[in-house]
Amino acid sequence: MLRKTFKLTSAASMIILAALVSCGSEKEINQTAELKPEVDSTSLAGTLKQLQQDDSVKAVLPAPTKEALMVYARGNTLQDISFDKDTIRFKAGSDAIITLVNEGLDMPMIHNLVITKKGMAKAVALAGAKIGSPGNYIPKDSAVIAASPLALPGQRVKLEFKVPDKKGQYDFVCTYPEHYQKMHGMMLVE
Ligand SMILES: [Cu+2]
Repeated sequence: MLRKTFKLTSAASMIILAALVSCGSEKEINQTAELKPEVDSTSLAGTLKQLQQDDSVKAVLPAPTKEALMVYARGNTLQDISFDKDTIRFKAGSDAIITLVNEGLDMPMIHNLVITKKGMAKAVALAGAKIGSPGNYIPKDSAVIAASPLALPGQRVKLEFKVPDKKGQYDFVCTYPEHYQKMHGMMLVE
């Protein structure tokens, strides 16, 4: 009886010992892996750059700083409406956000802000007026670079867009019918 107990104890000790040894070796392996990460930092930087350029993963990466600008749409009659800025400036290729604040009080003080190729503001505005409200007064035209939603009186809307890589002059305009004459300006890409 005594001998059997001893045998059991001995067997239990062996199991405990084996467990300890295996724990110890696992820990060593983990430590080795931590101490010697087999990652090439050069290729890691390359991979990160690739990921940043990949639209599908951009959403999960920290957003790069954006160039933000406020534009106010002023006035409450067709005669005195205007944007508060004649010229807006952005860095070529940057990500930009324009907040359009409609300070108008009554209909039809409905505005938008559409960025077009240079010299195309009037043509885009006239085409937009024909499109009408179902298309938000924005024509499907290659001259349109970016377009905000419509801002009703008192509303503010955001236009997020990628500034063209090509430096130079562009136009911006409100394409709500009859507004382009008073509501237009220049976007300088520098
Ligand atoms: Cu307008």
